[in-house]
Amino acid sequence: MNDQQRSMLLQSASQFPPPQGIKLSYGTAGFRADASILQSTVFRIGILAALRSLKTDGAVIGLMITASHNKVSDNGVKIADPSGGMLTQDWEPFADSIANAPDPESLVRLIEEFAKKENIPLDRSKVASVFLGRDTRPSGESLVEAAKQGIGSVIGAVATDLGIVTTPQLHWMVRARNKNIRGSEIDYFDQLATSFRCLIDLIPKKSGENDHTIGKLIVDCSNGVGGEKLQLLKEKLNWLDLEIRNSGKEGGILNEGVGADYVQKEKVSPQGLGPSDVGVRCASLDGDADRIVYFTIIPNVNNKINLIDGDKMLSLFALFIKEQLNILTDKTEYQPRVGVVQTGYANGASTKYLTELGLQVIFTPTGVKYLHGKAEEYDIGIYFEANGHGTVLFSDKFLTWLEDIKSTEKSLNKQNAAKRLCAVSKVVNQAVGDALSGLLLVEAILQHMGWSVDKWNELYSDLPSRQLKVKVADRTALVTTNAETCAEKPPGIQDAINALTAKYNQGRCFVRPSGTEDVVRVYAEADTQVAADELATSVAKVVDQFLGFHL
Ligand code: 16G
Ligand code: ZN
Repeated sequence: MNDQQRSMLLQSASQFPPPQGIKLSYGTAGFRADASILQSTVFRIGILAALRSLKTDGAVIGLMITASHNKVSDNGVKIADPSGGMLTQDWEPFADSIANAPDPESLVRLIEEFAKKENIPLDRSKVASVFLGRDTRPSGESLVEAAKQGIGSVIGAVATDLGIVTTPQLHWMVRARNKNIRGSEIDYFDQLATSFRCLIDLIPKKSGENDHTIGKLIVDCSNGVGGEKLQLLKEKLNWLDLEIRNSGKEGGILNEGVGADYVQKEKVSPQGLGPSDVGVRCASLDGDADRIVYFTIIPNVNNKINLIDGDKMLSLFALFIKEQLNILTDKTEYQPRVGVVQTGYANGASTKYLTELGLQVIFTPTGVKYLHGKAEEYDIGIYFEANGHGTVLFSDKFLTWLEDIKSTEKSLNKQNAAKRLCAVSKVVNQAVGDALSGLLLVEAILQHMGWSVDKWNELYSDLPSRQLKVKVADRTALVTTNAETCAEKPPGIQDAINALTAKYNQGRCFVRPSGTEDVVRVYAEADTQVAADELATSVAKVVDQFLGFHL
């Protein structure tokens, strides 16, 4: 870095003093905190984004301002790598160290050291490029300005402000731009709408049937960015019977009593939906539209719902893809590798269902970056967290094979199966889980199967489960292994958990330190709700004994 660069950086950094007495961590999904303390963090992550672009030969990097399903007064920042995926994990420690640098001098020193170690050209030989997006939080606008200042303080860096977008849209646009594919928001909607239409057109039709055989869908948009974007998508799909609620335009508050996180955790219907919607297929997006769950409202029981979570979406997608593959791979030499990726939170009944379908199920720790990384190892990698975040990834090799079948295969049946899988690869976001594309794929498959939402829900019955959280003195004292399902430290804790779990029929239980809150989470499953509750409560006590404040 030359003197001019250094003084420019020192000067701009002095405008963004870090909050006192707070240690921030990049965590599972970027930095999140009360929006009022994030200016300096976002400024610094703007610098990181520009450096990341320089490091990757000037590829476009994404910077998203969102706190997803958190309350409206929070905000956050996360980075998309050139592939459209999450920031590479080796840069997370640098993100942590610059976010916590106490003053401009130490910030500049850290940047210089890192640039040297990573061979990042700071000599104008490359132009850095960063796409900026934000959700609908009121604090987003000024945080985007802070990011621009950070990006602008790296010489030769260019920021492109995409305005309000969903998190997956930003990831999609970054990926498209770096692959030299048309990547505007209009292109995004066009791709989703066209490939959805293609899936519908490929449904074998019995005479007299139309597209609306499975009835209306109501979508709760969490009063967030999904409302506006789903409306735009809907206009391209005027033959999909879809009603938008909680779009954010009716005065409701972001994520308050609404949205995928609320619905999945509380297992009740969101505000704005009620008894008059009994019998209708419903879905909820989260605040930045990267998660989706489905549900139906149970009549006459206080807003209770039948939840159709990420595991069931995964199962539906896996079933459909497997059926199409069965048509295609009969007697072929090339057998694509299919991998299904779940976390410990996946309901045991879903894992059993998927295994019985003949699929290989792999477990990773919680957090999209782990699931995504694993799914990329397969020709078709399908991953979902129970909370509704997931997608389906297709390898280039597999897509080329499909194209070949489309152009050379004589059997119409096989051609159509290849066309369907191609369309799936386009409707589903290849960069990251996307509520809008997830919704379209569910709707297309239900129509294809001619299934009602209840029929889908009956693929298997969830085992009763319970999640609890325990406040502990130091959550890092809990060290887990085997995709977080086994506690290695403190010694003895896993034996105690095993002894309790063994008492219950179909009992399964694990504990893990949260990546987003200062707590230990407990997950328990058993054959009855009472048993799952009991197991979770007794294991929470064990966690308190081993890790609680009384030590
Ligand atoms: C973050 C993760 C989500 C995970 C959750 C777990 C991303 C984009 N988001 O929200 O996948 O389920 O953290 O939170 O990776 P926890 O560690 O507090 O349980
Ligand atoms: Zn989200």
